[in-house]
Amino acid sequence: RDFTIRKTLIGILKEVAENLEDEKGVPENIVVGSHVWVGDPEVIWIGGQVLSINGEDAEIQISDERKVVSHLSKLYPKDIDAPADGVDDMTKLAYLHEPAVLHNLETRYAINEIYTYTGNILIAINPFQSLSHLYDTNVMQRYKGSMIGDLSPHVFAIAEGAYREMMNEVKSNSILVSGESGAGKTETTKMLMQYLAYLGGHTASEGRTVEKQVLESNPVLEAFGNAKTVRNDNSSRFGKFVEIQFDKFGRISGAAIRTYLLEKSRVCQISDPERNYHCFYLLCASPPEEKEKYKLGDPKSFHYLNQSNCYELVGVNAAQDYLSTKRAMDIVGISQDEQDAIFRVVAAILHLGNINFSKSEETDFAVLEEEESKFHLQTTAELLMCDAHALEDALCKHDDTYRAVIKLLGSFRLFKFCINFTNEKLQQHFNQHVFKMEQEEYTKEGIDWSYLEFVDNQDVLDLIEKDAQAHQGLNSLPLGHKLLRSLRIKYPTNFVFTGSTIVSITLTKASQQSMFREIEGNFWTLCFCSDAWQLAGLTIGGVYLLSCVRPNCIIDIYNSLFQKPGGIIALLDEACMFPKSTHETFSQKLYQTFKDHKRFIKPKLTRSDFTVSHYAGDVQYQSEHFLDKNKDYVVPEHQEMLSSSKCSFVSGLFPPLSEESAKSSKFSSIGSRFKVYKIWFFILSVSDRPYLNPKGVLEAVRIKCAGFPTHWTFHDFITRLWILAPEILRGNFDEKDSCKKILEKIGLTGYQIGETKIFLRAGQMSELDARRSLLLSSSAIVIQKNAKTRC
Ligand code: AOV
Repeated sequence: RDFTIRKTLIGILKEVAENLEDEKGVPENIVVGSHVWVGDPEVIWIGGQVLSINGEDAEIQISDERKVVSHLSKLYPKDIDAPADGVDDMTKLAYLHEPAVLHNLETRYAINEIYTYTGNILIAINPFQSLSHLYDTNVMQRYKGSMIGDLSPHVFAIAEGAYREMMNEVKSNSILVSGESGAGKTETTKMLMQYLAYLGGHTASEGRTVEKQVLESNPVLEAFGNAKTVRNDNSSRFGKFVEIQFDKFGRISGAAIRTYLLEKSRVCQISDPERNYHCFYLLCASPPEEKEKYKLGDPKSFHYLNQSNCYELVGVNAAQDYLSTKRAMDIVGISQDEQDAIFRVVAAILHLGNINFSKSEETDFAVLEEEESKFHLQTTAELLMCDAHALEDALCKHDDTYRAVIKLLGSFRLFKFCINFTNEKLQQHFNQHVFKMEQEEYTKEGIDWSYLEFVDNQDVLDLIEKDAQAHQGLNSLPLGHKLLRSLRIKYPTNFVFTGSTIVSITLTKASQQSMFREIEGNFWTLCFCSDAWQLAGLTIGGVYLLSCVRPNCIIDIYNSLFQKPGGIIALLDEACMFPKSTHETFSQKLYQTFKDHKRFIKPKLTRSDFTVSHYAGDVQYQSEHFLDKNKDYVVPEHQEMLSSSKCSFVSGLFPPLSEESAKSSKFSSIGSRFKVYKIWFFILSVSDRPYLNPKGVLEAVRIKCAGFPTHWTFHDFITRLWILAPEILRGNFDEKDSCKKILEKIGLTGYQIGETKIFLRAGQMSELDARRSLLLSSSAIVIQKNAKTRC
């Protein structure tokens, strides 16, 4: 119906270029009578019609009563023939620009269509209401065996596509789920896991099957790693990497869930109306005998919980959740003893938070403030099974740094800067993946692809991480610090961002092992630093992207994330090593170093702030907060004291940093710590909101549509579409010619034929499919008729 009016290749490219690349230019295609989108303070974009043009200004009729005047360059053409209920694939839009994309998403959302494709990327909008009919077994059944695009856009279609591709190509596959906080990543991941468990599940579901364990790991992780934030009552404060292994029959044979990047600061600091991690409230609501054992009571009596007035969550029963968390821990395979040890540490943290110190008159050290503090100290020591005097000593000597103990339980530094950095990283990865790889493929296939350049943000990345230099000063630090320092300098460990998830599905144990062997070195590092997996931080306003990437890409991301640190980060680390550094000296150094960098700006009227021109816009940073946050590290006394705990679980969390381990290679010592974080992922993670980046969606759409988003091998193309030109079956054509025949018969233009594949423009596949469906349904009717006549 609408292919006749759809723009040709040139048309689309021109519009993309005009509307996205050259936003400041004056569009030539807007004349009196044109239907346009114009910016609106209330609804962001509003449609209207151009009444008159005066120089570079246009008068636009918005409604009967309302007219506005706008500069021509701020207008976008509006497609009045667009289907009333939107299009299910953004690549079918006649115009590709922000208002069109947003309008399409909005139109679909209004009719509860929360999923929309952009090629093989799924964009989902959080419905904020239960749409259980979308995810039941019947729906799973329908998607089973379908191809992306066969049925309406759905998260199951993505999982199905990834799974089928893995089976067909005998290669591991991954799905990346990304988006801003509260966008629905966690929920989506659960659905992906549910669907993969459905596909690869075993029929006899007695006992603890792998798929059950996989699914039950979610409540466990959420109890320890999720908390209420302003944006999301159940916000994951960590990132996770879910790996599901399949055997050659496509059945689930194993699984691993790795977590990283826990927001540590939340444990000791929360603000109204947020909450601490769910586990603290659950434990305070445990049955009386357990509360007694852990010496817990009303959450209001604990400093780490009563900094906020929010204790309860709407629709959540903490007592019930405690029991179901324990049940889930059983299923996952955490023994009763381990569970007890975990909850003892959770309780110990609460008690630790109630110990107050004051400065001693005689010495420089702090002393315990009152009786109550003594009680909490005693309890903490009992729960952690360590010596109360040693604990008191360690805490008093490092006045206030006792908080570091808690921080140690989680991960390392808090560094708000870094969410943006990670987003840059992901944007780069995303661009690279979607665009550069396409380019490579075109080149390989001999396809002509002279079109848009994409925005490359390598320069921002360089500004932040480039130029690692040999750092001096390591020798003067105690051994433990030295090790930590050198690792931190080597790897940019100081990132903070919100949770995000990668679901990886792996075909065989062997291929999984080889994948991890390749990335092992980095993998340890990222567990240690617990930051790298936040690579899924591409944020886009209110929505998120879901796309299939291959393990290779993941390895690339790893590599790019762990290339030498440098730039701002290296300078920061350097500054932190010199006790005399202040944020002013640090800033001066930055100004000096980056004075000619086009992504670095020294704002006027400030002596220590600096601005980075990120992909999504300029962000001003206050260097004041950088130094302190970069400095907190584990005090060796605390480390030693806790590593002597009689509880093997607790001591296991704090392996002694002996000469030996410092001497051994960094990966082995990090490897031993990996165990620590594997358990402790629960507690801590990330803070702060990522920056919004509505451009992310547009960029994805643009990149996808600018080229030839659909690639089909000749063989697959014929298998799917021979029905459009059945005569090819009778003739003596090779595959390439058969494809040509099909395309010529349908009369498509703008596609290209490569060495082994057909390259189609955005939307062309759906055209072909529509023709095919028409033919199939009419031939189905004929067959039915025949069958009837025969009866
Ligand atoms: P996030 O993972 O992206 O945020 P969640 O997956 O926790 O976001 O989603 C936030 C809330 O939105 C959930 O608790 C649900 O109430 C609702 N929601 C999301 N997706 C759906 C859906 N498909 N159907 C129904 N409700 C949904 V964060 O973890 O904060 O980055 O760190």
